[in-house]
Amino acid sequence: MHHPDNIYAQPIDEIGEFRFDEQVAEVFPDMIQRSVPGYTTILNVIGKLTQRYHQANSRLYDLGCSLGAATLAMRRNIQLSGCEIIGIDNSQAMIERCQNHLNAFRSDTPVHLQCGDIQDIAIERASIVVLNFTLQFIAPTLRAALIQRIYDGLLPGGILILSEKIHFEDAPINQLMIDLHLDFKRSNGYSELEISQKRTAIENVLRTDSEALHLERFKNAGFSHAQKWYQCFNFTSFVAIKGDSHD
Ligand code: GEK
Repeated sequence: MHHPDNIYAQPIDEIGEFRFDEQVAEVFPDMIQRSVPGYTTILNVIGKLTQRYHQANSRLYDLGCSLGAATLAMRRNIQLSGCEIIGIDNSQAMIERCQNHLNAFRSDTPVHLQCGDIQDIAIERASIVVLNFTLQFIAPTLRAALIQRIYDGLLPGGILILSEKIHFEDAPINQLMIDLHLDFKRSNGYSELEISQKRTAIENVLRTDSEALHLERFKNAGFSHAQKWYQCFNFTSFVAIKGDSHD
């Protein structure tokens, strides 16, 4: 059962900073589905990329796992032995619900959930690392270091899947993409009040980068190959591949 997201439906006197608390965790599936164009497509492709890139006896990381949607997409597509999934989120409310959600499905692949900051955890022997709309919540000055730690923790041939809201250097294009996204939210039933209150709450919490900056960061970290494989308006997903000895 999905609870409808009506968090910003009534006027709020003082809009606080957006937080991934109990209230947000409760309505999260509805919120992300109605706010992120292509969310379902991206999860499906995370599954397909898992089929192709998971390696036996490796780890798969879901960084900022929320309720475990990407963890489930990966888990359903693991065919090789000795794999384990590590899901991390620093919201206790998310991790608790995530555990319940995962328990509802049977699988032989162990999943270890951890409540903590993705910047503090060790990344080791990884075949796949997923950052599905999480890097955008990390302080911009700390992003390069995180991407570097991910690269260092990947096995040769391993991949990083990074999905992000982005901005564009060209101002009219940037505005057009923002407006098309707002139309998407309107067609999904959000009112003008909900849209503007949510924007106030999230604008200092979610800070976007440009596509060029993401690609440069991958390159600087050492990734041999990187490509944006999905875009709808200002929502994108990238795949970056750590080369093997032939690259
Ligand atoms: C999905 N990946 O459904 N450390 C750990 N977790 C964090 C941190 C941090 N420093 N900062 C934010 N988070 C999911 C969706 S939501 C995207 C990811 C969104 C967590 C935060 O608690 C939240 O659960 C998640 O990152 C971002 O595929 O709401 O736009």
